[in-house]
Amino acid sequence: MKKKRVFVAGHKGMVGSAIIRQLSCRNDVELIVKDRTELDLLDQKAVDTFFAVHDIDEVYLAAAKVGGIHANNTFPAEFIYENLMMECNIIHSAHRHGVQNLLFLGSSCIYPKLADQPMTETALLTGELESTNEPYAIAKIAGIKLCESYNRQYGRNYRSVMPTNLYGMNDNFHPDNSHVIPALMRRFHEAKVNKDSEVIVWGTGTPMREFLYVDDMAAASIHVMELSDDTYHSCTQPMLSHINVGTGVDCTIREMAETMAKVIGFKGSVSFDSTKPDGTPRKLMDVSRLADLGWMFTTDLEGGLTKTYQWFLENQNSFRN
Ligand code: GFB
Repeated sequence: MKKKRVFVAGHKGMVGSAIIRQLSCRNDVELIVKDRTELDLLDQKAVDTFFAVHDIDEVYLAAAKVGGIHANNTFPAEFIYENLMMECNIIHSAHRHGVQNLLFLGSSCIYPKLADQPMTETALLTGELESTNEPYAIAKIAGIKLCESYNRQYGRNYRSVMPTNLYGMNDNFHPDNSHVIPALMRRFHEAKVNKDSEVIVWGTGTPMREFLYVDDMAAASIHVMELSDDTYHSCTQPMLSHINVGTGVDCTIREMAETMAKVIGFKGSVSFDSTKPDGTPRKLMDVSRLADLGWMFTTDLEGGLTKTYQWFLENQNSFRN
């Protein structure tokens, strides 16, 4: 049997590495990966040459410049520029060299800041975006529209999945630039080790977030990529081709911090620094379209935090900052 040649862009990142873990068990897949020193995804010519010489059947576009609320707010230029460039380079060159199947990974921040909850796929472009991550969101919306445009004009099969807030092994645990789960995991762990009596959590603790464990995201991505055309199109429309991925369950940042303290074994108090931004008040995904397509998450928050903390303990000495 001829194996399909699958390129995972961003294979060292949290989601890309999870996709690799799952696809590497398959005997019908030949994985193709390139690290940053071998292929700069911001370099249009290099990306085009890569697609010209490799006979790729499928692309998972999991490469992205990502970060939490502070990083998005501090480095808006890099967030919009790098994401737009990677998407344009990969999607256009994939098309130029005949790649028929591609899955683009976006983000729930594509939806308006005050979208009705839970947010359906149809909420896209119906209102103003959250200001702390607008440049990143615009780049991700452009990615969806690139896929839709190549499908409409050239009959490509470029699909998009919009994950809710993700976490898990291989996340970025930087104290300031990371997302809330890795940031708090590190802070609670260090407080436990140092026997501190208090941990400070940014914002008011009242925003609500939905969290999905990265192995579930990888499984959902592969599921959507491998749906037959008929099944996929039964739940999407030509001009609305993205699919939400999440649990459909959310909690406040305060509740998540309490679960984190329990998983880590931190016995002190938790306080809130309301001088730090809260971001979007709530962004709960409507995941009924994905459920209709036959997929549901399996890892709940406490279980996912426990697995992630185990990985953190085994790998914290290799963190660069
Ligand atoms: O994870 P986070 O940065 O992502 O923040 P967003 C979520 C919530 O946790 C916000 C609060 O209300 C933060 O104020 N929070 C509390 C903290 N303590 C901390 C902390 O120590 N670090 C961080 N980072 N947050 C991101 C977007 O927004 O969501 C990205 O900026 C992306 O573009 C991502 O879409 C999924 O959910 O606010």
